[in-house]
Amino acid sequence: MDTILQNIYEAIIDGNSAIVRESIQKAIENNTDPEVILNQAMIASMAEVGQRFERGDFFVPEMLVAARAMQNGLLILKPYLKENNVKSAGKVAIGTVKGDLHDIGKNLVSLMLEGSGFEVVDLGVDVDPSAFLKTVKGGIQVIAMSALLTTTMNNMATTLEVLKEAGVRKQVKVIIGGAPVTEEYALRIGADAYAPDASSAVRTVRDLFGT
Ligand code: B1M
Repeated sequence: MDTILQNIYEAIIDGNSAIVRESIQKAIENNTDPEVILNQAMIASMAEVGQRFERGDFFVPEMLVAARAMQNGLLILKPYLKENNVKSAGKVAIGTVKGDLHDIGKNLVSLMLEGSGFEVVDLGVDVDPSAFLKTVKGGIQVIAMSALLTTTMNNMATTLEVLKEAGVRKQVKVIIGGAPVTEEYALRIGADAYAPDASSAVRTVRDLFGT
């Protein structure tokens, strides 16, 4: 990894937002591909934070400051990840499922969808199935659900059940993703699609819209 990317990686782990912002700006000025900054430095740093948490070297407060530094960095990177002059390609409602407060991955998917011309209604985190249902009644064509906890991913199935019971399941396509989610799980609960990362989520949503 080159020095600037290494600085971004370490500053996120240390929760140092000022260095994160400054180093991303420097990397952009050096013409580093924004997707390389995102994947090799930023997403990689979050994986390391997770491993430190698992080993007991980090606790929730450290995870929280690292997440804040990541979010601050994403604000700097956001304009560079967006494609220019793209027409609206459809409307998507996105949220992290009930009981789950992790939003970095969800925000990334949202950002990339917007950058690819989709109109995104962001429901936030800890989203009750009834809130997803409401968007379908409001004319949303695609629902995108994120979950980061093995305990909360079941709420994806619950949400699908709620859509079915309300008689609207066939009106909407549902894509799911997040670290513990798999293609096999998506099939099992009857989701229409699964994507392992934000870029493939965009391609998959395009397929769901048939564009
Ligand atoms: Co939490 N946390 N956390 N955490 N956290 C994990 C997820 C964990 C794996 C850490 C670990 O133990 N290694 C673990 C879950 C274990 C499990 O369920 N198997 C865990 C735990 C246990 C917890 C708490 C329970 C800790 C506690 O309180 N004791 C607690 C739960 C709170 C709750 O939600 N109710 C908790 C809290 C937190 C913080 C609040 C401190 C913070 C979140 C801050 C925030 O999001 N604003 C936090 C963080 C930062 C993490 C880790 C370190 C990083 C998550 C992250 O942002 N990754 C995480 C460890 C890890 O992931 N390795 C961990 C970067 C992000 C870009 O990746 O979200 O996976 P990700 O998104 C990816 C793909 O998954 C995909 O695209 C993105 C990449 O392009 N994707 C989609 C995501 N959503 C998608 C949707 C799609 C398609 C693709 O279609 C719709």
